[in-house]
Amino acid sequence: MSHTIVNPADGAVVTTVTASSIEETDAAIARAAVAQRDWAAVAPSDRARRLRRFAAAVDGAVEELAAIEVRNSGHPIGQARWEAGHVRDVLEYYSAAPERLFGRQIPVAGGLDVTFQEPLGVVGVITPWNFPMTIASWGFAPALAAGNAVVLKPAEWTPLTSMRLAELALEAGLPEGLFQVIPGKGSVVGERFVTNETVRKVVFTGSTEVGRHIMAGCAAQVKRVTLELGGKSANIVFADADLERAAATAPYGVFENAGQDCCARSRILVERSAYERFMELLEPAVQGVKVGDPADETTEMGPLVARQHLERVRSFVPDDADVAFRGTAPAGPGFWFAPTVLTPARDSRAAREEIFGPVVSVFPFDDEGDAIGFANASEYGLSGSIWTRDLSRGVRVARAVESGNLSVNSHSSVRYATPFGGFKQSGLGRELGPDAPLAFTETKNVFIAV
Ligand code: TAP
Repeated sequence: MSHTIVNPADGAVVTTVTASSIEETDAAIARAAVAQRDWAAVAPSDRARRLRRFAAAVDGAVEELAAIEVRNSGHPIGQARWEAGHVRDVLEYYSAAPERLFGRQIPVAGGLDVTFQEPLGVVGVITPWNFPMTIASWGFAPALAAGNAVVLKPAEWTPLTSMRLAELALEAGLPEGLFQVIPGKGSVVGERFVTNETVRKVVFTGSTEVGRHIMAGCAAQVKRVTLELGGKSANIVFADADLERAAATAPYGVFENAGQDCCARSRILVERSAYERFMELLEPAVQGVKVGDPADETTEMGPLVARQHLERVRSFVPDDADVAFRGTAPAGPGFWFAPTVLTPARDSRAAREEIFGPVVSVFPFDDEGDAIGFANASEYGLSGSIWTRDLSRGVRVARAVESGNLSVNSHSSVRYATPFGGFKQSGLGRELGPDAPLAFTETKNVFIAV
């Protein structure tokens, strides 16, 4: 069976990709298990060197990978280039890990006690379509560094950059079978990662609904699992903030990647005394977002990934929706949706559910307690921003918001050197940061009588 890949900017067919069967998935997992045994025996310095070579190969292919992502996912070229560079950076960062997977020597009576961080074996990584290559690298780079093999299933709509990364790994000298990309259906390939006992851990990024299903499946084998799921993050703007900056950056906190971002600040909470002024400033900022051809260097926002997804986003903005104002989007072929600002009720569907599109809801709030209460009135807890000139309040509110990644006077969520992940229904476990390789190891304790 094959799957047609469509360019989201014009609806044209890019290519077709053959979907793998259960038998092919099992065969890939078996190959990975063989490769992993050899890889774990490679000297740490040599593993580090090979990962650095992989990083260098990605560096040499940044333009190529970015061009593929523009066609496959509709990402603006500048953003796609950043994503490819990020994959290189993640690989470089974790290439240091093989030589730093320290154990401990623990004082005990009667002998010497030491711990070792042993690789798990084969790790299955399942990725979504919104940031295909970056999210893939958060799984495969630390897993490989810790001595594991990786089988990766990309989302059906966006497999092309991951498939190219697997080729680059081979070209860079990683052993055959160690990092394999297996395109196919979630219900076939992804599901098999859960049921095949040779896979010792599943790293899943995607919807909360599928994440729950995967966790239940992994429970049957006590299989390790990391989940990065949905979000409905709050951007809290206090009246003492630099309102000009808060308003000018708010569109980029939610409309980046056309809002198809689990960290999208899709609820803007503004202190009531500053609400009117903030909205006056936000309108030109939203209308100024340059939406159009993703291959154009000046484009800031591209199309949505697929027609099916466009229809879902549209369902959040019915004809009687409380639209405050809108930006612009091209007409014609492609899956376009203009940046849209709503002022809905706090209990409306748009205010509660993850839209995963360029739609943001703005709400006034009365005081700090009200802002924290409403920010936390969500099943999700992934990201969030706080805008204030009072840094004590910034830290106080950041500590009170039930979310994994907060920023004060900024919308940044992701840095390869800092941990990333969600509270509540936004996930389980953390990716990135210095500890990520540990999540791909078991701690073994050895006592030697002396
Ligand atoms: P999903 O529909 O959950 O799909 C994610 C991946 O899981 C895809 O590769 C999908 O394959 C696969 N899958 C589907 N059913 C499966 C099953 N039964 N067993 C195993 N794998 C299965 O999510 P999506 O629509 O691609 O992505 C959007 C969601 O991802 C949003 O909720 C978003 O917030 C979340 N997300 C979270 C983060 C972080 S880091 N927290 C980052 C990005 C996205 P197919 O392509 O074949 O369906």
